[in-house]
Amino acid sequence: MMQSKYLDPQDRALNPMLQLGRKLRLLIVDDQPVNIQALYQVFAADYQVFMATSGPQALAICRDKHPDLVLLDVQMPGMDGYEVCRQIKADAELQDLPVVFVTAHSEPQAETFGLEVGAVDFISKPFNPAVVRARVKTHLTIKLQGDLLRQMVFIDGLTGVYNRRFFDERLALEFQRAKRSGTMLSLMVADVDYFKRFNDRYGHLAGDEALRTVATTLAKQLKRPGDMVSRYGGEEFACILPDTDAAGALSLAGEMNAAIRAAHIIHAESDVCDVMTVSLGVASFRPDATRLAEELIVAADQQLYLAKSQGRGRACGAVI
Ligand code: GH3
Ligand code: MG
Repeated sequence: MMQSKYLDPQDRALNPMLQLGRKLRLLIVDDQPVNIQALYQVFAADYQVFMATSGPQALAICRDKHPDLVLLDVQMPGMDGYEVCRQIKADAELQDLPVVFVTAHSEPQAETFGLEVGAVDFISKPFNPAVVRARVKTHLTIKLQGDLLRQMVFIDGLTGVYNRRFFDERLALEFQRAKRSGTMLSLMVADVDYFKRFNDRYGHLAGDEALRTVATTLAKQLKRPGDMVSRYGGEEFACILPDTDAAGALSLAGEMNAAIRAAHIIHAESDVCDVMTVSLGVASFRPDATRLAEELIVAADQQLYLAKSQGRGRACGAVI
């Protein structure tokens, strides 16, 4: 089991996916406001409810508000519910979002079709509030269990931040996203200075505890929801910073450097100073068809080694 004591579910910076303490979010989609109103009455007390009156609006809210479940009308002018569901299921970031159709159609073909395009359930109008409430609860339970499993696969057991596997997936995703939007993508790597000596002096358990402090300290410096920190290797951490130029990334690296020093983990064997420090390497580029995400990793590593060779406890950066 995941070591929950290392995770703070309220801390979005530490782990934006873990928000277990919050109210669950429902999106109700229907072109008739009176129908939305009826469902709203059923759920308003227990959930945070979003509403949309068209397919495109529903998709925009899904991307923006990250609902946990969608109650979707089938018949709507323009984009119908089947198409909305299809687009949700075709979107890598939305595909785990459960869709429940709520419709006046009760023919088996309509229901089968709804399930075939990826819905988890099909509720006929007029609905019974208690039944709708119970079914939604069941689907949310399953959804949250899935979320938890997915998170565990992507979280480093020692430090509670994302692991290498998640980093690899996220970097590929952010690379594609930056390519589409034409924005800068920055990568920062942070490596603990003289960590081997720390272990030798204070013991491996103290080393583990120090790594946890370093991880949470780095995570707390992140400012934007898209930023993420992961444990890249033993005592090395990597931060993906979307839509961030070299100046912004280097300034954040400076703040991380200062924050780690301020955490004041005594390290009497360090040649930098008497507390634990990190060296940071930053690389930034504008992805295009000719570039590879790996180039960013290589460049950030080179900058890290530059920071090490210049005396450690500092950040170096480059635009490539
Ligand atoms: P430098 O300043 O050049 O980075 O030197 P360093 O000693 O930090 O780097 P080196 O690569 O020589 O040693 C890294 C050490 O980190 C060795 C390894 O035992 C330790 N380490 C890696 N993972 C863990 C871990 O999970 N827990 C603990 N306690 N130590 C770890
Ligand atoms: Mg090191």
